[in-house]
Amino acid sequence: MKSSIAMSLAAVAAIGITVSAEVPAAEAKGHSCKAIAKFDRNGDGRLSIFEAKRAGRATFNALNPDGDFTLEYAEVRGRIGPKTFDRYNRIKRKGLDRIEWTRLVRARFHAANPDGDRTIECNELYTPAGRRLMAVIAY
Ligand SMILES: [Ca+2]
Ligand SMILES: [Ca+2]
Ligand SMILES: [Ca+2]
Repeated sequence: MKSSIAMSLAAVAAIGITVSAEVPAAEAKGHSCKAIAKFDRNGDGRLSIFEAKRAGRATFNALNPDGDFTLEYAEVRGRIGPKTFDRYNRIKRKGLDRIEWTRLVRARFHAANPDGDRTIECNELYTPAGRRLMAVIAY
């Protein structure tokens, strides 16, 4: 009984931590789904492609305060490397537009979902591919 109370207190404490693109090591160990909860519109504890794309759009807007239609390389602030930026940036005169950014989110979603179901589960988020997905959807 005592241990179950302690466990739920720990869970409550874990919920208080702010989500960032970097997943804290302690959280990864416990596989808390707090990081997913932030984007989990339907509350099933999993991240669907729709939820990921929505989060990706919000991140795009947050990274693009000048309100133009593209993210320049400086605006992505190290979330993606120069090669990735270049690969998804089809029209080279400008930065990444919303469609290109969403294409990147989708590719990273699938890369982070090796079991091939329709959703990212907690354990999939705490992998290198899951962290790369977080880098483009978490803000
Ligand atoms: Ca969900
Ligand atoms: Ca911009
Ligand atoms: Ca999955």
